[in-house]
Amino acid sequence: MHCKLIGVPIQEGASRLGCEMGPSALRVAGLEAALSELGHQVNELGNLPPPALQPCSHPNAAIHHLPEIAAWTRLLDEVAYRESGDGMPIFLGGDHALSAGTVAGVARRAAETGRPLFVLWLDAHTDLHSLETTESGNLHGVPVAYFTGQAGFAGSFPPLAAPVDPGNVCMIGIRSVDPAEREAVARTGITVHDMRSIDEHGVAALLRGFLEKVAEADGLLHVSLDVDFLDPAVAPAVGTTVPGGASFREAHLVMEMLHDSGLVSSLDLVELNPFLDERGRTATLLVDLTASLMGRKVLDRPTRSF
Ligand code: B3U
Ligand code: MN
Ligand code: MN
Repeated sequence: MHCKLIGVPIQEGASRLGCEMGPSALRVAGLEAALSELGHQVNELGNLPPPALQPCSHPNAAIHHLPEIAAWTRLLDEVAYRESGDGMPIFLGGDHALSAGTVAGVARRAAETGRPLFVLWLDAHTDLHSLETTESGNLHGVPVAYFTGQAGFAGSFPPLAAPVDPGNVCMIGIRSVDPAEREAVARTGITVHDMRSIDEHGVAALLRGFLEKVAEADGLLHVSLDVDFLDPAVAPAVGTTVPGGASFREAHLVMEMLHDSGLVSSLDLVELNPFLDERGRTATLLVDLTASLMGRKVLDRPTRSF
């Protein structure tokens, strides 16, 4: 596989500063070497420069940094479109607002190839607010509403060429949902597996069901991994810790199954805040999880065995 590492030092979408250092921490933790050791060709594309801002505003006075996030979305849509299709772009965040642009861009590319895009959202949160409903005003809480084509982004965010069908989005790990997001889940029909589902059925059964759907549709799969998908006990370096997250073993199992499926075509690693880390352990875990996703295994197994 040809992996392209793309640093996205964006932190204006989160409530706490520090995600800007995420790409550096992932590099220091050895991401490139981990992928090369697995036999992948790795292109290190460096960090994207912060984009030029265009003035924009919104009646919701709670919103923070709208011009910055709109500009990053515009840039990332272009970069994700350009770098997808012939290799696997890996976006090193940066806060989760970056996925508005990365998913928009890979969706535009997928639409051209005629294959449907699916999105696996690994997160404690649904990030399904619109610009109207966000109360915190932190725009890392809105990317899913944007890339699935929900109303209210026109005039601030760039127009969306290829909205992702909400029926193609699956969320796993969810345990913090605001009332407006609960309503949006019901309205859009996005599949949401909360922690209770994981406890009742096991993460493997939930993921297998989704992967079968992607495989049947001959789809492309974008994976968006928010650090807070993980339990804060194993991954403390995130601004919005929520107790009761995925364990070390559940997270590796998800990544191993994703590898064996052969379906993943792009990846976001987001919300890593190195300022909050403990001796780099969260950055190291993210590198190890990425290695599992890209083929590191304890013992050899046949692929396509999800
Ligand atoms: N839903 C809340 C909390 C939140 C969303 N994403 C993160 N936190 N990381 C909000 O602010 O929109
Ligand atoms: Mn998130
Ligand atoms: Mn989250």
